[in-house]
Amino acid sequence: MYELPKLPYAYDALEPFIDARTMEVHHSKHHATYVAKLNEAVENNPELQAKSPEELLRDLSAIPEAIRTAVRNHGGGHVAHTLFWKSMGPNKGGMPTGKVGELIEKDLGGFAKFKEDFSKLGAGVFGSGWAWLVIDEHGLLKTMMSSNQDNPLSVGMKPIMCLDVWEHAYYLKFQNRRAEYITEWWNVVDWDSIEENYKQLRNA
Ligand code: MN3
Repeated sequence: MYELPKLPYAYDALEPFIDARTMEVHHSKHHATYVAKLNEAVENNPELQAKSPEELLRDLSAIPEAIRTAVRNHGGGHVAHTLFWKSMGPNKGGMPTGKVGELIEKDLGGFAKFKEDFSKLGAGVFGSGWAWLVIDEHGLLKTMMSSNQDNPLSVGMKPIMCLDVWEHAYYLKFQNRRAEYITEWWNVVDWDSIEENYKQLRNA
């Protein structure tokens, strides 16, 4: 059974940038529902249950057609939110240091340009989706967007940071003002955690 991961901080820890009520509903309702529906999708398939949710997304063609869309959507939702919670933390924000900071300079034109590009990607998603920072097939950092719960893992990328731009991520506090939510979100980005993700995944 796949499980809802515990948040690594309290629901109100990201105030005033991300409000406690949004965090609570987002984690305990939205994310929990993705986990429940993923479990439902694979309930008669012990072979799939033995795989990590990331493994499921890395090869969607291996998923039986009858449940492929459910795994893509709910498995995608589970994996993306797990990374999203880890991409944020209290008393964070600022600029990346370490290897990720170096690579943002080298691969993405520097932090200011990266921040602008990533924010534009998130703001530009039509409907629901995500902005991502990934390690590409050549080992370079790259920004990308995805629709709905589609995950960069399914196209051979290794995501190390993501931003949820579904309305449920910001509507209670920001209503339709997605760009404002994104501006505030940079104050909670946890570069230490993203650095850890990079180190774990670069040779994986
Ligand atoms: Mn969400």
